[in-house]
Formats: sequence, C-alpha cells, structure tokens
Amino acid sequence: MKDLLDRIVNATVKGDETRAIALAHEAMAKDFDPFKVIQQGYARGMEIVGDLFARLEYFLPEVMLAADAMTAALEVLKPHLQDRENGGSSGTIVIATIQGDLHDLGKNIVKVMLEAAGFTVYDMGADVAVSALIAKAQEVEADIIAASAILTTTMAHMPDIAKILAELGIRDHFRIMLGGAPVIREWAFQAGADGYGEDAAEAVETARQLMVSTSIGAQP
Ligand code: B12
Repeated sequence: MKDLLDRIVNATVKGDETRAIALAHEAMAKDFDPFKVIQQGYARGMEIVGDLFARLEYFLPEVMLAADAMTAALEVLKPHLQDRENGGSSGTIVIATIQGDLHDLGKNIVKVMLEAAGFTVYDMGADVAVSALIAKAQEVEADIIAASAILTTTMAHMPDIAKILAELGIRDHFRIMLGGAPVIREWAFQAGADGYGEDAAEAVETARQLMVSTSIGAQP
C-alpha cells in the first residue's frame, strides 16, 4: 500500500489529474481503505503543495492543478466510501467555509468523509456569511453547523455562529463544529464550538459524538 500511497502523493503534488484518477481506480481495485487513501495520499499531497507554496517554490497555477487532481480523485473514491456504510442518515449537517475565505479543499474532504459516514450534508460552498449558514441550518433543521476557516483573518467570524444563535434564542437547536488549519482545539471551544476536528477523520468522529451528546458548549 505504501508504494501506491507514495505514487498518489506524487501525482497530487505534480497536479497530474489523469494519474491521480487512475491511481484512485487502482487503489479501489486493490480494495484499499478509501479513508486511508484520501488522508495519507491526496490530503498528504496537498500538505506538501502547501509547504511548496509557502516556500515560494509553487505558485497559484501549480496549487490549482494539484487541487483539481485531488478533487477529481475524490469523485472516484466517493462511491466506494459510501459502499462501506449502510442504514439511514446519521444526522444532518450544514457545512461551509466562512465568509471572506475561498479555501474549500479541506472543507470538501471533510464533506466527502461525513457523507461517507452516513450524514446528510448540505454544502454551502466557500465565502459564506454566518447569517446565511444559520438560515440554511434552520431551513433544513440541521443537527450540526460545521464551519471551516483557513485564514487567520476569517477565523475571527467563527465566534459569531454561537453568538448569533444565542441572540436568536436557538443556541440549543444546533451543535457547532469548527475546523481548518489555523483553528486549534482550545480556541474552537472558546469560540463557542461543541466539537472540533483537526482533520477529516476527526471531523467524522466528532460529528458522531455530537449526535449522542446532550450538553451544548461542553469543554473537551
Ligand atoms: C490551496 C491554497 C490556496 C488556494 C485555495 C483553493 C481552494 N479551492 O481551496 C488559492 C490559490 C485560491 C488561495 C488563495 C489565497 N491564499 Co491560500 N493557500 C492554499 C494552501 C497552499 C493550501 C491550503 C489547503 O488546501 N490545504 C490542504 C487541505 C486539505 O487542508 P486544510 O484546509 O487544512 O483542511 C484539513 C483540516 O484543516 C481539516 N478541516 C478543514 N476544514 C474543516 C472544517 C471542519 C468543521 C473540521 C472539523 C475540520 C476541517 O480537515 C481537512 C482535511 O484533513 C495554503 C498553504 C498551506 N500550507 O496550507 C495557503 C494559505 C492557506 N493561503 C494563504 C493566503 C494568505 C492566501 C491568499 C490571501 C493569498 C493572496 N495573497 O491572494 C488568498 C486568499 C483568498 C481568500 N480570500 O480566501 C496563507 C494563509 C495565511 C494565514 N495564516 O492566514 C497560506 C497558509 C499560505 C501561506 N503560507 O502564506 N490559497
């Protein structure tokens, strides 16, 4: 499996969409765990792309190619993820990247993994106002409001979710789950979250716990 994961990381870093798709098919044909393939393959590749971008060795076009390669491969893996789960919906989640923030790759991985775990997920995309996120959650009677922030500047909008829900008198109608690269656990709970996930696997674990927890705003 290690060799295949290395090749997936490599294809993602190179932004080779054709190879990224072919490798996703190969991994499924060999019956590899699609969760591992995403986390240790494509997401790992994007981390490396992030480092290269930070070191000014990669620029926008390379980053976008890598992102497209990963997104295309996720489409191949998605049905296989769903195959492993059965039964009805585990719960309803509204997810978005917070306003001012266009980074949606991490949020998309989280969404795919949550769907694979049986959740019904309403994805509002990126750059979504907190008020719109809350309105959607009310409309679909969501159990969980999940928000992603990748910029330290946009993180600042996250506490507004709990604040506005409280002002509307509906704080106890929803669980809040926060995540994204600059968001750390302690900060998330201070911002009023009920749950946090460092990566997509933890996001799924947290969402499952939130569905059975009874207290709102509980500390970890
Ligand atoms: C790709 C990228 C872009 C792409 C985004 C494409 C897209 N569709 O997403 C583009 C080119 C558009 C872009 C633009 C910009 N970017 Co940019 N970008 C990145 C880059 C290289 C990778 C981010 C990424 O996708 N990582 C991979 C994903 C899989 O990881 P992730 O997002 O962290 O998600 C995981 C976890 O955080 C978690 N998670 C994520 N969301 C959620 C949600 C919940 C609920 C939970 C539980 C968990 C969870 O699970 C995910 C999977 O494991 C980073 C560099 C880096 N090292 O990260 C810079 C980076 C984030 N960008 C940065 C900046 C500054 C910008 C720009 C301002 C650049 C500019 N000057 O124009 C603009 C801002 C545009 C905007 N308004 O948003 C800075 C941010 C600095 C900061 N501290 O705020 C970074 C860190 C680069 C740097 N070193 O300077 N960027």
